[in-house]
Amino acid sequence: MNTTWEDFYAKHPPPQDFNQNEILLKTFVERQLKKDKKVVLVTSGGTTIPLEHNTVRFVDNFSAGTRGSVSTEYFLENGYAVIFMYRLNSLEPFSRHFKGQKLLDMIDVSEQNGKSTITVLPQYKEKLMKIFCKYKEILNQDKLLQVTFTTLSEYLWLLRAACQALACLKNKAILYLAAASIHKISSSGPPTISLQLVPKILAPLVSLWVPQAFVVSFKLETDENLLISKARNALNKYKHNLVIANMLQTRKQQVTIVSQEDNYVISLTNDQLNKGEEIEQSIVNVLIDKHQTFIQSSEKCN
Ligand code: PAZ
Repeated sequence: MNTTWEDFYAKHPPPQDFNQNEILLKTFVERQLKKDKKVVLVTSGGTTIPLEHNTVRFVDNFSAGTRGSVSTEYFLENGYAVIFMYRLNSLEPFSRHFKGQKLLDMIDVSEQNGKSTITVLPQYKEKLMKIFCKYKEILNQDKLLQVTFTTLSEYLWLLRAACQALACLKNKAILYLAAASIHKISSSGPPTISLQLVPKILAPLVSLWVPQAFVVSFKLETDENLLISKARNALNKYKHNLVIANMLQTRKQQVTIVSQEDNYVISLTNDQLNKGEEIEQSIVNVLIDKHQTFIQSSEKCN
């Protein structure tokens, strides 16, 4: 059964911390507007759907938040301010480099004259220093706002609030919708779980909430034969700017950027992957070029 977006907001109350987040979003965007900054909203990680009111069980999805957190660092590197809207406990920019025990393995404690000193092991100093300095600089420049969600409902409430805050930036805003929402579950045999389809939120987002922004959605598929046609259908239906199409298994190595004009494949060789290169760097470079062209052409029209 389809739910309209209006029904969705009418039936699901806003999350508890919604008002605070709304203020954070609004004031962050106002500060960027004063500085004439371009701002990108990056959504990242997966959403959950509770199966009962007092939630013990829920349906989740696989997304680790790699795409969103890595892309955020590259957008920041290119001068954009970022609203990073992410699933609680999924990967975050900068700290993603120290996932699990990595940070603990980099430090050592020594004792001298009854005094303990904590130090970074020499082989990790350069890496840690580089990431730490970038992080501090971003914080000092007030270029990053992080807000969290867990459930699909929280995500949709925050997404609308972020769009409403961003609308004043007009064509200077990018929406980079990499978060994975559960679309449907069809199951045969017990236990049967039946979920309503996620409301088609791209429709009001593009036509009502941020009509002048540069909107990029993602399409995830497991069937290669359907990937591009589904991405193109989404583009034709919602009339936004780009769809980035990726396959579940190869998403870190290849994506196709689908626009009204063409399909553009970005890929990394195995060698590049093994060296630690990240496909998000190329994705972000292409988007920044396309956003610049978009700004210029929308300014010509005005
Ligand atoms: O978070 P991650 O790096 O593990 O995965 C990224 C992704 C596959 C969730 C993203 O690239 C994507 O396709 N997001 C949209 C998924 C969807 O169709 O809902």
